Amino acid sequence: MAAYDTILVEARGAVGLITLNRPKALNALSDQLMTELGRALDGFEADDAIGAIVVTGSDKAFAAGADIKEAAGFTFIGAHKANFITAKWERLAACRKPTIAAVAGYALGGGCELAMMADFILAADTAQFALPEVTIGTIPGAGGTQRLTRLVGKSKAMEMVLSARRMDAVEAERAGLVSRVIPAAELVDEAVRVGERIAALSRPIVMMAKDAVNAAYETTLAEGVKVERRIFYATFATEDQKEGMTAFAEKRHADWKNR
Ligand code: DAK
Repeated sequence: MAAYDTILVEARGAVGLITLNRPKALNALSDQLMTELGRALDGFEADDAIGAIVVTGSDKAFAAGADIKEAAGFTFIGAHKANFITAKWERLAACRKPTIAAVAGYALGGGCELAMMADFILAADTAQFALPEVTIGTIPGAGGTQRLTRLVGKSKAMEMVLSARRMDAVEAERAGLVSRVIPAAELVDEAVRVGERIAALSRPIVMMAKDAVNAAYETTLAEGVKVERRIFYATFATEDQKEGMTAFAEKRHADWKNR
């Protein structure tokens, strides 16, 4: 496996586990870290042995944001010309395989934005979410104003973006930002267990299901329902649909072929 300085990468069975690892900077998302994260995601996406990907941080911080020290010197024209690393930042959102963010401690600014790019967030009871960019003279720039608003609604998103208020794990679950709250000591193991459950299913069917849910964020309800229907019909062109329904009728476990 490729060498990385700012992340740890391992396969746990069929789950790719990426741990953000800049402890001295609370996992601030430097350009190097985002580059390495992108490479690790590319690797897991290309690896047929991997069926789901978990991204996590440390007990203290999932990530305390983009690296402020690195970003301090950015200029408008420099950022505009280089498209301010945007493609690297969108890499997690662009994953075709299922992705889980396992968040403990701080998920601030870009850290919160990165977590929201995963398919879902499992939060430790220690997790704290915030978009505090206004406190350093800028606004969220990696999708935060859009994804948070879609996830928790305008009122809570506005309050968080305008006042930088932190949301704890309990509130985040209540608001729909995270799917579940888990005791911190069990977070990563539970995230990997969920990843394994997903990875044990038919890979193409799971990816189709993911595409269908994602359509809800991109289109109107009527259009989204049409997208879902087309994908639903498409499942009947797979061997795994035949196997899944036959296995149910024969009272046995399905033997997925990923075809
Ligand atoms: N960047 C760089 N270093 C950071 C950092 C960050 N975001 N957060 C913490 N650190 C560093 C601290 O500077 C300190 O380093 P040393 O001074 O020891 O060298 C070390 O981590 C430990 O931090 P503290 O001493 O501050 O630790 P505390 O426990 O006292 O406080 C804290 C923890 C998380 C409350 C505090 O560190 C903090 O407020 N951090 C900053 C949080 C923040 O404002 N985050 C938002 C940053 S803006 C985009 C992509 C991304 C973004 C925008 C656009 N595009 C693709 C277009 C994102 C922007 C942001 O995230």
